[in-house]
Amino acid sequence: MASNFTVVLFQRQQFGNQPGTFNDVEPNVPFAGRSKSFVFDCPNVQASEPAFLMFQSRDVDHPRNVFEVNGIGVFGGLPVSPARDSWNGNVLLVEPHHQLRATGNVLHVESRDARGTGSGNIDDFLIDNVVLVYKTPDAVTLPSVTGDLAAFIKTELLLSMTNVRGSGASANPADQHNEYVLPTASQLGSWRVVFRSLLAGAWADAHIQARTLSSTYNVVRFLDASTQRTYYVLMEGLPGHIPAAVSRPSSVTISIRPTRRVEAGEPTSSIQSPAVRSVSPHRTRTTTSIPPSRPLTRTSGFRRGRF
Ligand SMILES: [Ca+2]
Ligand SMILES: [Ca+2]
Repeated sequence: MASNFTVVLFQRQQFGNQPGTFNDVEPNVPFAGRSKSFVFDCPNVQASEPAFLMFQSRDVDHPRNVFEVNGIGVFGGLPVSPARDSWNGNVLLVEPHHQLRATGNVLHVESRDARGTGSGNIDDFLIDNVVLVYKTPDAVTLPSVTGDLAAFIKTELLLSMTNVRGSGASANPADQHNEYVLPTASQLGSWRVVFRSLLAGAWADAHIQARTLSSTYNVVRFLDASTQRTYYVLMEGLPGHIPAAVSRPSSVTISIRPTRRVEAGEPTSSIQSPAVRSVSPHRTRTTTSIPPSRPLTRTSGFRRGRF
C-alpha cells in the first residue's frame, strides 16, 4: 500500500498561560494560548488504515494536556517532556477510529494543569513540525482471487512447469523445447528489484516492475479461503489462465518469452516482511537470437528452484 504525508504544523507554537516564558531558550515563538486547532488535509487517505504523527515538543510537564485528532484523543496523549533545554521527538499512532478524511481534519491541542483543569496556571510547552504520515490506495489494482491456495499450487501452478530430464548437451531431446534461456545480467537485475519490492511488502510496486519485464507477469492477491489469509503470488498469467509453455525446435531464433517465477509472500495481516516460500524460474522469453547451430535447452542457465 502506498503512503503520503501532510504537514500539519510548520511553525513552532507556545501553549500555556505565560507568553514569552521560553524567550531565554526559544525567543519569538508565536503564542497560541490555552488551546488551538490546526486544520489539515489528507488527499486520498485510506481511513481504515493506521497513520502516525511525528512532531517535536518541549517542556510538557504532565500527561493531562489535550491532544486530539478529529475530536478523539490520540492514545498516549501529548508525551511528557519536562526538559526546557531540549526538544523531544515523538511518534503517535493515529487509528481508524480517528476517521481521517481527505479534507478538513483537525488537530486540537489544549493546555491543562496537572489536575486536568483548563484554567489558572496551566502547562506551558512548545510543539513544532507536526507531520502526519498516512496510507493511500495503491496506484494499481492487483488481480485478486479467492480459492484454495494449496490446490492451486499443486494442481495448476506446478503442473504448468514442465520438467527437463538430463542437463546441458545431454538433456533429453524430447525436452529440448527452448522454453528456457539464460537470463541476462540486466534481466537478473530487474528481478532483484521486483524481489526487493516483494520483501518490502510493496506489492503494487512489484506488480508494476514485473510487468515491465513481461506483460504476462502478475502479482496476484490470493485469499486462501480455508485460512482466510491473504497471500501474494508472483506468477506468469493468472490463476485459471496460465499461458501454455511454448515448445520450439532447438535450431530456431528465439522470440520473446518471460521467465516464469513463482513467489508466495506471507499474509498481509502483519507488517512483517514476507518470507519467500518458493522461487521457480524456468522459462524465459528473450530477444536473443540463437544461432541455428546452437542447441538450446531449458537446462541452460538457471534450474528450477535454485534461484
Ligand atoms: Ca504556566
Ligand atoms: Ca511546561
